[in-house]
Amino acid sequence: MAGALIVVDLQNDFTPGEPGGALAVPDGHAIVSRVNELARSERFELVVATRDWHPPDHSQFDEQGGSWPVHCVQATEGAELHPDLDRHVIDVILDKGQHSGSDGYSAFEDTSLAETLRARGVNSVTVVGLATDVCVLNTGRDALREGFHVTVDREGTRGIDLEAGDSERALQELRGLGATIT
Ligand code: VGL
Ligand code: ZN
Repeated sequence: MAGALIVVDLQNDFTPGEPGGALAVPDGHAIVSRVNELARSERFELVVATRDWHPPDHSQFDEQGGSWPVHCVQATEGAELHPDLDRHVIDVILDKGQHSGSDGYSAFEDTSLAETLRARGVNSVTVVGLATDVCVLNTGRDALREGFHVTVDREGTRGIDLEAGDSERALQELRGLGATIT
């Protein structure tokens, strides 16, 4: 069984720090060492890092009537991968959320990820990254729908928790759909 690691949106705008990200996930930077450990482990056929990669007027932004502050605008510092993420072990960088009018929360939405994985013979994916209750959840759902075995590594993910418990509910939903939560 060939596996891929999908590192979701481990970007400056989603991590606290100096300067703080525009949509910093509490404790988001704390996952970097776990993500690097998994990515370096040689357990995975393929390591994919996704980037939320929005045009400046994306419909997700509150100034356009969406739900979030401006974040991860294409080719800005905030949209870069976190500096401590080990680039040497990333095989593919995949940009998502590029089209205004669709959220692009999932790494499978309007991207070639499913084809890329199948072309490498991948049938199982481990999902880590940010945020548990938004893009990890949506990526996990779509991976299951596409027929992949899905594992979510708790230590490698953190959530926004706009409502207390959102991240835990996201993990339980994925478990109910057939994912393994480790
Ligand atoms: C995300 C909110 C808006 C995420 C992306 O990566 O979880 N959350 N855009
Ligand atoms: Zn976004």
